[in-house]
Amino acid sequence: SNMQRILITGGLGQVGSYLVDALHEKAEVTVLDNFSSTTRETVPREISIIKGDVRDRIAADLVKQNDIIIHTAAQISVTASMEDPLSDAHNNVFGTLNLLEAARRSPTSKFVYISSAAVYGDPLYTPITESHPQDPLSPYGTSKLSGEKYCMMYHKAFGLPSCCIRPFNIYSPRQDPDNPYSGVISRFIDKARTKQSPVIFGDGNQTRDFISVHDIVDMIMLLLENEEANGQVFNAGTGNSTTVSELAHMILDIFGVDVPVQYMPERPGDIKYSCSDISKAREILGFEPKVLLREGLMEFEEIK
Ligand code: UD2
Repeated sequence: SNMQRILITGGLGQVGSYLVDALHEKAEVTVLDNFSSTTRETVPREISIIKGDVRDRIAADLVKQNDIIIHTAAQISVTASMEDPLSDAHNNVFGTLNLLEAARRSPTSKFVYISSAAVYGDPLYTPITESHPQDPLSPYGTSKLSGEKYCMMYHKAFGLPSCCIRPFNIYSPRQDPDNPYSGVISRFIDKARTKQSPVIFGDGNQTRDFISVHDIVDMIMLLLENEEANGQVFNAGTGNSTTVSELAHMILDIFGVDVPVQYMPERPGDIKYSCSDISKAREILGFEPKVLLREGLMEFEEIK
């Protein structure tokens, strides 16, 4: 067929699975995944799903057979990266480089890389612009930054049409609350469903820029059709921040649960304030986040 062929690495993960939903009717989608994710739903059956590792030969072969590569597969845990930096780097650095090397030798029309706001480390100012210093505090932030730098270097040196996004705190109902690496939203919702108190680490005044996975998918769709985006990095956030305490109360309110909030000591290594500046994505991509936090949280009520 003359449909575009799109390879989504990590297509069973949180971002990848929503991308499959958005793209499978418009393009010929192939998923490469190592089946390590614990997301809650699977992709439609007509998709070709290949079990494999981004570092292996199969990954390079798949890159060559597709037009567009969306690389979402990664070691995603900050904690795991602290315990085993080598394994984190093998996945995030060498895996990315393996795909880039294959793309360099094939007519790839777009290579999208999912980086992370973790590349900024402890923010010196908010809202955080893309030019904010990048001093990661974890092997994970370092490996993500490294993957990004390779993508940008392949654009400069080899003309590869690559672009990167730096997501802030992504949430969706497919994030499994039982996974110890799941975000605060999944955890608070899990508590609310069982009428237990959400546990706040610290005073609850810390802020985060929570972005719905649907807005992340929207931004990636915009990247696919924008050539000016090549060789560029974009913050993927909403530009708004919410305190963890506000979040806890919003969730209790949505679920109609009347329990007190519980406080525990601050989590070591936590950053205090985080909020993205998304002017660049607005200007170049015409990106506008559409999902308000409260609306995005209502979506969790639907899948029990
Ligand atoms: C996010 C990313 C992480 C990395 C990091 C870089 C997620 C899930 N994690 O970590 O991968 O990119 O940013 O800075 O997006 N909290 C509570 N109670 C709980 C759980 C968390 O109070 O039960 C607090 C936690 O102490 C923190 C805030 O909520 O202050 C957000 O925690 P998180 O684990 O959702 O995400 P974060 O920003 O630490």
